[in-house]
Amino acid sequence: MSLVEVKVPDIGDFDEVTVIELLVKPGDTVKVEQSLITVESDKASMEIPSSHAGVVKSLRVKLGDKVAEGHIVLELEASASVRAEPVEAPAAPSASVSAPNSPSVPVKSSSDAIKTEVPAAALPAHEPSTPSATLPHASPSVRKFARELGVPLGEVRGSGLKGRITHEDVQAFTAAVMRGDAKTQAIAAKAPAVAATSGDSLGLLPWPKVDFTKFGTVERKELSRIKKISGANLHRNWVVIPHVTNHDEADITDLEALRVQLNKENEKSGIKITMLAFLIKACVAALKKFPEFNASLDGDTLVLKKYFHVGFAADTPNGLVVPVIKDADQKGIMAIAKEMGELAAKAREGKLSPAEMSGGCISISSLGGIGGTYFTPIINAPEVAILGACKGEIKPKWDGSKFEPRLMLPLSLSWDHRVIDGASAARFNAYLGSVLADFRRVML
Ligand code: CAO
Repeated sequence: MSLVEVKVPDIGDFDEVTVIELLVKPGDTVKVEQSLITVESDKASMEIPSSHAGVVKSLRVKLGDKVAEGHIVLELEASASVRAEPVEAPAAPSASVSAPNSPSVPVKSSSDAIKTEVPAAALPAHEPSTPSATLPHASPSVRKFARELGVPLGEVRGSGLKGRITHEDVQAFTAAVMRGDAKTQAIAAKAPAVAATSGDSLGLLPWPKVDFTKFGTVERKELSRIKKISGANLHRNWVVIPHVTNHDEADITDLEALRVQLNKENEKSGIKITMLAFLIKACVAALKKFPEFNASLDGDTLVLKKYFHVGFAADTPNGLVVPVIKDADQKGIMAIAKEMGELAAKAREGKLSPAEMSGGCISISSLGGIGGTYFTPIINAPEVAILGACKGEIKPKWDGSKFEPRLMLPLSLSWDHRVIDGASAARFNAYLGSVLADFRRVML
């Protein structure tokens, strides 16, 4: 028995790679060539094998460490002979990388007759630059483990770094299938963003790793809690929902005149009526006329709602939140404007309760106070549509005999194509436009 330091072998063209997976722990017995850690560069990931057989005494790396050739991976109490365990030669060794810090290890040749000596080498774990749309992100040992259990890796959600599938994910999947509970698997796997689908995984390339300091001065700032939460939700919604966005414009010339007038009359009330209050009310009218917009998908079932709660995106110093005006159908413009003001103030102070941000039927994202023409808002799941509004602008409109200056409001409606089709969306927008052009229609 002797204490051996297992080091990172020659890893080809890479100066430094990041440790993304620890495959053994102190006390584990390892064989020669058994994978110890997975490392990743910006181009590929690979497993570092053991040069000796023995018992792991201590790990000398942790997740996220940057390592290079010669870096000590772990200390091993080596068995009597490093030739203790003949192992299969890797099917596709990475460009014959040699390992000067590792002794040669015996391997079985394919014929199993002649024994040859080859150096221990870093095994390619996953070549992200391979143009494969279906390759799940997992190391060879995880793939082997999944193969042994008959687990389709494409169905497993990865909880590792960058969505990598780990041994634990495969185990969680197996346990969930044994329980007949696919949903539990999805939760157990704790995937960061994308909901479980029955199809293949996205097989995306890893996020580019760039040392920005090479190009200039930078500052690192952690995302706010709200940004982390909303980011994960937005990502899931954007990836899972087949979005389409219809753009239209509404003639709000008369409505704007009414809004200005109402604000003048109610100056002392302290309540400011903006176009958003009218948009909320107009949306309620459109939801009543087109009930499939006031719905959510539950598997293959559409849940049609008989209530009218409308969310509005509010920009806060910490990120985006969506407070909800409940029962907007039962409230007048003044009441809606007042509640909106209160909820927006609470949002900015970070004091909104979860109840005040839940139960929405449709959301409105208004950038009218800022500017822009059109954009493509992301649906706030489990809602099936979101209305974006931009800044109203005076445009020349042909009235049949001459051009008239009219105040036009740009509308962008994103909708879930699994529930809604293009013609319905165009009708929804056109109806919304007609209500905003003549607000008496809300009463119809
Ligand atoms: N066209 C022209 N002017 C508009 C307008 C429109 N469509 N909508 C609002 N305005 C005007 C208002 O009348 C107001 O004018 P005054 O200052 O002269 O009174 C000004 O723009 C500012 O309005 P506001 O933004 O304070 O009020 P609001 O009711 O329109 O919006 C709120 C409230 C909370 C939604 C808004 O402050 C906000 O946070 N908007 C950003 C939403 C967002 O980030 N969406 C993106 C989500 S996707 O990432």
